[in-house]
Amino acid sequence: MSTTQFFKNVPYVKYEGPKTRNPFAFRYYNPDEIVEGKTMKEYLNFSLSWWHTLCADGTDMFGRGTMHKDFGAKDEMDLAKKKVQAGFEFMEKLSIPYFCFHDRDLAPEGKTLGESNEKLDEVVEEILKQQKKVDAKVLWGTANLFNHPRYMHGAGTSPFADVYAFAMAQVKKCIEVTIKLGGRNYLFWGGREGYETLLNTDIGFELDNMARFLTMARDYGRKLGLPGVFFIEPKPKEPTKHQYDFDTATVYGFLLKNHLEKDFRVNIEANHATLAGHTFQHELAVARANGIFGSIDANQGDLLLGWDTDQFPTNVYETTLCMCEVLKAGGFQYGGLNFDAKARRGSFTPEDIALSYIAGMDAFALGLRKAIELREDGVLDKALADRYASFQTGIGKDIVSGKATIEDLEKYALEKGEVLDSVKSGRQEYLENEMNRVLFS
Ligand code: XLS
Ligand code: CA
Ligand code: CA
Repeated sequence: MSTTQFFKNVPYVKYEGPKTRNPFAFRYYNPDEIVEGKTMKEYLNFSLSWWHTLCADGTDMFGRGTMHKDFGAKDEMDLAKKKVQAGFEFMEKLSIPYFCFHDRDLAPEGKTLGESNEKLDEVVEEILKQQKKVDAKVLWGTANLFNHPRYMHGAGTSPFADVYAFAMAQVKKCIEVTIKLGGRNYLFWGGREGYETLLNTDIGFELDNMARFLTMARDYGRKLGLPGVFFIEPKPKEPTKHQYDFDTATVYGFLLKNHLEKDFRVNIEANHATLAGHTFQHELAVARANGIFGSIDANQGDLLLGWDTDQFPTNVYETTLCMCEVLKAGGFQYGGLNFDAKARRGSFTPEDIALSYIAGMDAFALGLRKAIELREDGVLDKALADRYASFQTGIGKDIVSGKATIEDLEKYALEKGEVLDSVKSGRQEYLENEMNRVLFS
């Protein structure tokens, strides 16, 4: 059990059921309840994001921080260790079984790479100590290859070989640390892997270099025995004008071209999907259809804003559609639901952080319950099966099996003369109404 009290007004949060008015209770997330053959805790694999939860203090482009996250520390390294203690206290109080981190969230950067590695090692020891007391593991680790000025033109796609080498060395260390902390997976989010202008950019060369970068990392991770997979997190833009990992379909093409599809999956973030002009559900469906669904950065954006707001997810319609996809994918094989989300700048108290997590966890737990209800109800699955039924028999079956040739199809179509009679309604509004029936009855 954790001994610190950084979140002293946050009690141990328990499941009290949908009717409770206790704000520090779960209404839908019941960690020990069995769903789909697992406890809810194991099914949802909730994860805390180190950066938003323990580092971000509300600073934005127009104003300074609003939240106190110094945890009473006396210097930088003390702060890094206090964050570990606070993080473990928080995860224990909310029954969050995983966390995700960037190397530089855990420990500050030193003057040299060697010094940075030493600082990181010191904090890793503190995490290992806490892990003996509190059951919290790493869902994925990642190297921050976007904050330092050396990465202004990219890391794995930097036009400067020295920067590329430095970034690879940073990733090597971060893979080691992730594995040392019992981490399952390793993630790449290419914040600066893209371009501002094509006038100075060789796209083909940069992408080939990125493939070499990921291949080296993959080989090293496998050599050390990384138990899970590598994730790529698509995002179309921000901070760069164009990011190479634009969306799931783009990432899939890149993985196939570079023979990386066996070791890599996508980590889909709701807010990144909408920035790419897709829905969250679209990105999940494309990943599942191509066998690369991996993990989720659970948040939501604001559709009226064109940037990545990383809000806590509370839209149950969206979480239900998401969990429908997760159910269809057979659950999480390696990943989970990582809250890449932060309380709003005006929600500045430590209690707000807990209330935000409770809201997000309940939204996904309710989404899971509703997704199971929808599947049991069967209305959507039946409509889908009916829609494609013509491929089960006759000419449709011959098309799917590969038996039908182009000549066969011509003969068939000429005999029919016209086929408009076989076209049926898509019944979109009916399906939306059925979805509401299950969600709100
Ligand atoms: C930024 C990304 C980032 C990744 C991890 O937009 O969401 O936080 O999840 O580097
Ligand atoms: Ca993210
Ligand atoms: Ca984000």
